[in-house]
Amino acid sequence: MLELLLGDEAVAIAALDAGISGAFSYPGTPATEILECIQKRTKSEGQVACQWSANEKVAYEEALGMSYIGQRSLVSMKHVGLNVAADPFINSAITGAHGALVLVVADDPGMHSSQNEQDSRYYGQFAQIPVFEPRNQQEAYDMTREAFEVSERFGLPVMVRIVTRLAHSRAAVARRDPADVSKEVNITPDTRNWTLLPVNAKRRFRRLLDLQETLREYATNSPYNKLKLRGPKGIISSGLASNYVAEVVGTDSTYSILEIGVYPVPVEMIRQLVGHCEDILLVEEGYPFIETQLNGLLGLPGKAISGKRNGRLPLDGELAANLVRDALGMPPLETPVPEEGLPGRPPALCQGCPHCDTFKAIQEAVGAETKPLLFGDIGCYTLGALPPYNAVHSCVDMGSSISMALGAAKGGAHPVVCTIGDSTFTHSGMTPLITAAYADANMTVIILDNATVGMTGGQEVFVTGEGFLGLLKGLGVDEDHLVMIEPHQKNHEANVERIRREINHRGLSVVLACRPCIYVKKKVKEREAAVAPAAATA
Ligand SMILES: Cc1ncc(C[n+]2csc(CCOP(=O)(O)OP(=O)(O)O)c2C)c(N)n1
Ligand code: SF4
Repeated sequence: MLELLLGDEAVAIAALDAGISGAFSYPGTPATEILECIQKRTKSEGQVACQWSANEKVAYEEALGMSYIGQRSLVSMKHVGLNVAADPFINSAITGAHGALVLVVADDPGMHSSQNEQDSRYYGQFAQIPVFEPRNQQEAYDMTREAFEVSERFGLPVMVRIVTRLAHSRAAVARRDPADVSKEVNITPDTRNWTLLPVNAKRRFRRLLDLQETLREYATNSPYNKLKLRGPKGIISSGLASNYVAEVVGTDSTYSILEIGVYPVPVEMIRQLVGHCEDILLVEEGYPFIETQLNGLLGLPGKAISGKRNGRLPLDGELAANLVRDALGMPPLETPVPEEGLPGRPPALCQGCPHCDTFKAIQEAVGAETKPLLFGDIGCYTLGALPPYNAVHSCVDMGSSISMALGAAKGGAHPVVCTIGDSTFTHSGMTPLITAAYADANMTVIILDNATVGMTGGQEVFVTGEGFLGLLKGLGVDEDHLVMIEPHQKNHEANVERIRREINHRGLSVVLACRPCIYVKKKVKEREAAVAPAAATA
């Protein structure tokens, strides 16, 4: 039976069909729908552990722990999440996997909703593990199923790399019969492999190095790497980018084509294509990953290699069929152009959002005459950088507001204020706050507790309200400079006064701005209203 699925859903359902015992993630576009799909389907498709984790590192380590007890696990995240999870990820290639461990990373070329467009294939190569790169929703399903098998066959974690346009578009997908796998606890046979003391780690790293030839052979023989030797012009494409090539080239037999879907790069196939063609174009979504390996430092004598490195395709942004046409010297096809004169609509905080009241109060508390340092973080509240608030002067990575404020405070800057959302705080704001409390740094941390992860669609948070105060005290915040406010127009004057007092305090102060996100409140009400009639008849 065919199902119309998002790329994210195809991955999620493949993992369920592969017999996972758990799925682990922290929200992040474009990967969020993977865990959401598993949460929705878990009752009908068999129980699996599928609560959100505090951050991507925690998610990865939970998945690794499940693998340790011999069960299959999925961990998913957006590309920058893998920076956070990089430590366990790289080390898990050394421990290896016991039960299959599959990592799905969703890259965001074009930065639709991210602060960069890094290419996760480099992480796969860095860890020296197999990487799958599906080009459509069916392959997202098939490759994820295969990734579980490969993980157990080689005793390694395996990565599936998808991109926004695949994650967030739908196509018909055929499912296969679910795998018949045991969900019993089956402890790893040799715990020394998982205890990375140098004596063990050296042995395990040697094993990883020795496996590389076998992995290259596997990739070369995989049906997901396809070589068609025809005319004299060569094209190497990978993942989603292979669709643009197929669309542009069609059945034109002038071109010999190598489509790559599994890494390590299939060297033997590349050698055949390069032997057959003198002119080769590389078409990849993301960085010039294959192109850089093929070109090396000095290029290939006698061969014209082109792609992103020589400007035939752009180094940034997403690919498109017309870009590939241009790279092949074909005229562009007409595409519909948006009507001129449409007004621009920059993103904005929802009307009535509690963050608006917090930013207004901060603005007034710091006053027009001082030049405050306002460190911001990632979430809906980053929009406080825009007029009329102009109250966010930095946004780098999750948790950086507190650490950067701490650096500035240690350098003698004043006043130093930072804003951080509740989910961002439990993701990676707690450790810098412990450091700031220990140093009694001269800065004010304003935590925006709206009781949800607003930016990614309203997932639950671990702590809110009074419980948050307890957590902050436990992290070492002085009770005399820990205040809770309700960011609301009716409290504006009082809030300005309290924030001003804490900014003027010479030492660390923390303000918990506590009021639920109105959008999520509305969603909950709608859900309750939809459930009510059925509940009445039950
Ligand atoms: C490492 C990393 N993981 C995930 C994301 C995606 N993301 C952006 S903001 C955010 C959380 C925002 O929630 P919160 O801090 O509660 O603020 P709100 O949006 O509710 O105002 C997430 C998960 C990211 N940008 N970086
Ligand atoms: S979703 Fe919630 S937190 Fe985000 S801008 Fe809207 S009201 Fe504010």
